[in-house]
Amino acid sequence: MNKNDALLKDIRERLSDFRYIHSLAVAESAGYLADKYGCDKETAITAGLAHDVLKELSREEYSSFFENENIVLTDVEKTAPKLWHAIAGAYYLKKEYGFSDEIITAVRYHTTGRANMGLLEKILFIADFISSDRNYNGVEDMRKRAEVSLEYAMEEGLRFTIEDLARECRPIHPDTIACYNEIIVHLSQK
Ligand code: DGI
Ligand code: FE
Ligand code: FE
Repeated sequence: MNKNDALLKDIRERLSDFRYIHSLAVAESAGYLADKYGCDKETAITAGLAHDVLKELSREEYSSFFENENIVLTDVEKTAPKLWHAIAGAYYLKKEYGFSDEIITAVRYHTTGRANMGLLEKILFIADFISSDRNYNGVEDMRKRAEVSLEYAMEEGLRFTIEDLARECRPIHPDTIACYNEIIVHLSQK
């Protein structure tokens, strides 16, 4: 079995129908953005398929995963269960599949973003927002922005996430803030 076949079987077994379909849709969007912005398409598709592989672990499973792998979370990360799947997923994919650091990093930061993101990281970050299964208010604007530039779409995605989190009194990861600041500075210099 090649790596993508094994990965497909893995996500099919680990994820609900809803999230499996989401993963296929993100892979498709990542492939599209890769063509558009000059990234390797196969790599982007693999990252899309893999990005939420551990999204459906239980709290107990995450706890034992982090303990077994000696992963120490920051206080913000401990307080934000939504961030756990990206951290655990990146470790899991390195260990089980030996994917390239490029793919592992893209998965690791697909939820928070971070400063100095590479092309594949940005593509996965945006593919997750614009995939065909998404239907939140504003998704059409995000899709239009993704046609203009990855950074222009990221500005909107990050603002959306930060506003949402602040409204609900949830912590905002420092990587998310760093990513937002960098994108705003970058766009203001254009
Ligand atoms: O896994 P998906 O649902 O496809 O998407 P995702 O990995 O981007 O996760 C989105 C969720 O993660 C969303 O509910 C907001 C949350 N999130 C994103 N950035 C941060 C965050 N939560 C906290 N507490 N802090 C963040 O910086
Ligand atoms: Fe995710
Ligand atoms: Fe996702």
